[in-house]
Amino acid sequence: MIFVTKPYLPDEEKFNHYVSQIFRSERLTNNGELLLELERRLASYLGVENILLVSNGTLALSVAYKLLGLQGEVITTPFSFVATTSSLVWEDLKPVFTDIDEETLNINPDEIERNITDSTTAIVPVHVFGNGCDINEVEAIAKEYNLKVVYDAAHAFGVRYKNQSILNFGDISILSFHATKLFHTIEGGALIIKDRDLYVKARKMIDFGIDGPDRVRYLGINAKMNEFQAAMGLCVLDDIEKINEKREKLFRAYEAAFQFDPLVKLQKQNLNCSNNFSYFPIILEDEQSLLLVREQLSLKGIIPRRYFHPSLDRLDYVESRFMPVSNSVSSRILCLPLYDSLDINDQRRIIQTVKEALVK
Ligand code: T4K
Repeated sequence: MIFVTKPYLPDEEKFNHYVSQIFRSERLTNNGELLLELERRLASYLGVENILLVSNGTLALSVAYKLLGLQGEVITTPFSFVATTSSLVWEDLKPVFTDIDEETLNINPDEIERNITDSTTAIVPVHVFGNGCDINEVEAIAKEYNLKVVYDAAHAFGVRYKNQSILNFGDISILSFHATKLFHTIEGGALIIKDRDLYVKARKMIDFGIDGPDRVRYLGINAKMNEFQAAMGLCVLDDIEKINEKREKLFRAYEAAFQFDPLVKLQKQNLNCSNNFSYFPIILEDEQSLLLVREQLSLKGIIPRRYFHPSLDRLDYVESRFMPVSNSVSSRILCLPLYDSLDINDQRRIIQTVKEALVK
């Protein structure tokens, strides 16, 4: 079977070496040596300052909202993984959707302002599939209305925006290091926090709010990354250039096959942004074409994924207006398999199957 993705597994001996180190040190979690080393190395690799590693990307979002003291309404995109919205509802915030741009698949900045009310406290855009959203516009609106900005950058590991890390924008950006991501720690995530004092506070908040042996200073939660997760991260980070190269080759081959195909549309890239080749979505003419392509692929043991379907305004636990663009894209978009070890011949088979299904 060929799935939409396959976790990168580093050299087993290297990972075991770290595991032995953990056994010898008897430090399994709570700011261990490996975690601190991974934090240092990621800060340098990504080009960011205040990076805090946590147990997953969803908790990174929750912690970000708490840290900024968000209340009331938050403007966000309906086209994302469910965690972007569910984390808001989990924190008793009201997601107010703003539809997406049909080409970039990111929140449409022209629609944001009309959704701002007296209760709005923040904007939570997503850099969907690693493609940076319109940061200039979002930040200008946030400044004018005095709103916080949390970028869900779960897909944007390593992405540069105007020659610096895309994670340096907004009050906070978050990453996901889930096994399915191009850089992973099995489960894991990170917050990149602009304000140094908030960063210092966040480090305590993810450890129950504890500040010293006899003091609980803040309302906190347990969102810490453990040493085994950090060990995986250190091993994957050693290989990141090799992973990126392979992904880029595969991405370019898909791109060459589909960019001039009249039956397929590709996500429009933000020209201010680098591409991290994290996903390869194709947008088809209608849902029927998508179902046909999916069926033909699955007959050959190829399992793509409907990222992201359904559009999040359809969630039962969210009160929302219908988002026409997001629903339309969501019904027609399919992510093709893309991971470093995808065999080039398998990729050719995928391309051929999609093309044959579309002309049927
Ligand atoms: N914000 C955004 C925009 C996100 O995309 C995500 C997560 C988050 C926030 C939250 O971050 P985390 O809390 O997850 O750190 C996956 C991931 O679980 C999720 O992390 C990710 N986004 C989302 C886009 O995709 P599923 O439901 O597609 O996962 P699953 O288990 O179906 O995996 C996909 C395929 O990968 C499988 O068909 C087979 C393969 N696979 C998967 C795993 C886990 C393997 O071969 N081995 C494995 O161990 O959600």
